[in-house]
Amino acid sequence: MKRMNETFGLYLILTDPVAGYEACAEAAARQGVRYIQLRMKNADDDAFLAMAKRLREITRNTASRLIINDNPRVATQADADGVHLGQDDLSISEARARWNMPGKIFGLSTHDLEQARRALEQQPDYIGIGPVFPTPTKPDAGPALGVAETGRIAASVPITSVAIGGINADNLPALIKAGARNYCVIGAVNSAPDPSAAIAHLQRIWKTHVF
Ligand code: TZP
Ligand code: MG
Repeated sequence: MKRMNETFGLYLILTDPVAGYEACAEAAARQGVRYIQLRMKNADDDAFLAMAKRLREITRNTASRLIINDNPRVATQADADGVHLGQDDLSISEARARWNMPGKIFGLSTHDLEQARRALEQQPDYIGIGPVFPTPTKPDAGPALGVAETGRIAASVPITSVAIGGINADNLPALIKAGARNYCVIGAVNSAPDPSAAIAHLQRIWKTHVF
């Protein structure tokens, strides 16, 4: 598959959204958010799969791609569009072997320039880069890279990348000006009582700063 370097702005991860998973996914799909990842760290597999299937119904025949965090089995059984893996999870090649379907998307988290370069050997469809800022959502995410280093890493890889970690409407302009094209959030949308407004606000800011 040809590896792309896409520009779409928001990549939304859903983890315990105060407005509910379905309302958030509906809002994101309605606004054409390119990626919606389901990340249910504390749920058992049955609850994870049931929600993945619900989000599959919501995103089917929309522009939104449904990505499942960490779990190729849930991704396969829900007929998701892809799976996202961390450095300590299954390798991309192992995940591709377990889910051998053309067109599926495999993403990989990276935490510095060296890791991002090495990630390319695994041929992910996109990489995450972060944490950009310290974040209460993932206190063990490692040292914050800052916007300049994040932008430098994004510019140095030829594939789609998404910056992640502590990103909100206030710091998004600096991140985009530093060269990041896409950004990922949890808290900025999941903690919002009106996720639709939060998504629209972020993407409006992104559009005015992206080149
Ligand atoms: N990986 C690196 S930072 C992070 C993950 C999953 C959490 C991002 O959440 P938030 O609330 O947008 O900082
Ligand atoms: Mg993981």
